[in-house]
Amino acid sequence: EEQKSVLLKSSSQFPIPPDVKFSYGTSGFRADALLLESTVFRAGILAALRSIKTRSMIGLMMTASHNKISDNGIKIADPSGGMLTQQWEPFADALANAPDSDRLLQLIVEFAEKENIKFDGDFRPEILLGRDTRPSGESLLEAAKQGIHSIVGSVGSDMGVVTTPQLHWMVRARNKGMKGSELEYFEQLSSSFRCLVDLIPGGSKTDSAENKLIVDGAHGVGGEKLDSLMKLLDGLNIEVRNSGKGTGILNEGVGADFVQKEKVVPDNFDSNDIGKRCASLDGDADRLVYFTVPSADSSKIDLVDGDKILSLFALYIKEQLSLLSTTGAEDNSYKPHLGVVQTAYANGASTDYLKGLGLEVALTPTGVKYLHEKAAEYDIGIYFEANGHGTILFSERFLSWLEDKNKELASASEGSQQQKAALRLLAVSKLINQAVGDALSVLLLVEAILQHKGWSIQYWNGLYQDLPSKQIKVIVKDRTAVVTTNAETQVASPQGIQEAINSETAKYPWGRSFIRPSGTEDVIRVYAEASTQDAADSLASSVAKLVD
Ligand code: NG1
Ligand code: ZN
Repeated sequence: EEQKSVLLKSSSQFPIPPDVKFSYGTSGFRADALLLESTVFRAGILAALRSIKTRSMIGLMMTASHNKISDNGIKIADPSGGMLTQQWEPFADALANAPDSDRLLQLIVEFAEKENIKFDGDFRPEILLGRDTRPSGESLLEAAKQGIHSIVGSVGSDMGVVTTPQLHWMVRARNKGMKGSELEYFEQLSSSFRCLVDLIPGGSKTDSAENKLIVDGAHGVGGEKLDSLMKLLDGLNIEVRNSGKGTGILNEGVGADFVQKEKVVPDNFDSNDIGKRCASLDGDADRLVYFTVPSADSSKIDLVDGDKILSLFALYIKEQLSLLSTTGAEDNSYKPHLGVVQTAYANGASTDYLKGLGLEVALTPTGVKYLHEKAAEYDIGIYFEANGHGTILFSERFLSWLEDKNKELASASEGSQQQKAALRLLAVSKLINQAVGDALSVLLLVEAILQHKGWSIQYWNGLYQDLPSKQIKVIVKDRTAVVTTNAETQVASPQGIQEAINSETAKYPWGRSFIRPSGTEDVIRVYAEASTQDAADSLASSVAKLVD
């Protein structure tokens, strides 16, 4: 009928490029921006179908995160603000690769039937669109809108240039009946930050100019958003560099990925910054790492990575939980379950540290969707990838228990240690993005905790010493030949490789090594750690030879 002809007509304007295979990987579709029009158009269709199916608002974010400026990508946000359900990924792949309009239409009809999606017009599908600062974002936005409109009755609302976590937050907020505007996002973050600072024992200390935080914005969207956020904050002294307003190029020699992988100072940082507290956002501001410049002798930095952010958060949350459970043994029927989630890339020293705190540590395969899913199993689940992507999830059950507890304490022992702990945990749950890892909210929580504890970045970094580590990429004919198990820590096939890795690793004190096929690049990644840098390098290169 009408719907079919609309779809055929509009899709014929977006032919797929020859000889490319698209795959909805760990981070949505990602490619050179020039190849992406048809993919983005089709993602618009998919988002509209997902909106009808879930009777909720859906998000479409155009970004290639830390990748180079000529790339772009598209991710779909589900009603909760999290990533698109994994069950729909095969359909996303099939849509993106359909050779022509007829095949595309056929796929949609079949899928709609299977998923019982009805185009009866009694629900108006709505899609929130966001994009990072990449110049290709504007034309891709048009393609996405065309895709959305090709499902009759669907509307797309353009949120403009936003960070990835902002868009996810907005989708989640709107589906919960909030306004979900950018201002509301800024207000929620700044008021919960203020609340944490007000609850610091002995009162909040206004940051002195010397103690300011210097943030590398990766020449992307994050720096500008951080500037807007700071207008609503006082008691926090931040200088933003590489804000995106200057001449630098997005992610080139700057940003969280560069800093974490290369371990050298980003552009516009130098020996004048020795000892200062510095941080780097990635291009779409969903990752954050801290660092310091230790000396003028080299451009090397001391990295404070996602594992250390996780450790700081875990320590703080654990302390608040124990304050909460101290006095009054009458209400110990419910014991909140705190868990932390890491991947095999987490530094071994961080895992030992967390276990030493008595925490339960779970390991998942690489990719935020796996970590997020696992963290959601706990009352409070903290997850981070070493590269600085992560957040803290609070279960609905825990939050409603905490609200009640707080009310009860407010009438029985207003202002007690116990009640303050309840208030802090409530503030953290509002500050930290519940949809997805968010560099801006993570940054505010790190700053609040450092102020609370009166810690310098050096003291924080000294919680434990990272084991020296090394990562290598090996280009192979077929990366899918390597199949892993046990959260990617072991090779299941080809036969014999795991034994060989074991015998190499056994030669090194504190040795640990694993290989896995990348989900975003056509390579096998090799990771090794050992007691010295030379040993880690040598272990990595001997394991790399096993796959070559
Ligand atoms: P792959 O290419 O699958 O290793 C990389 C990162 C992930 C995640 C994704 C998505 C490493 C070792 N891997 O995945 O952590 O961030 O990109 O962007 O950093
Ligand atoms: Zn990112």
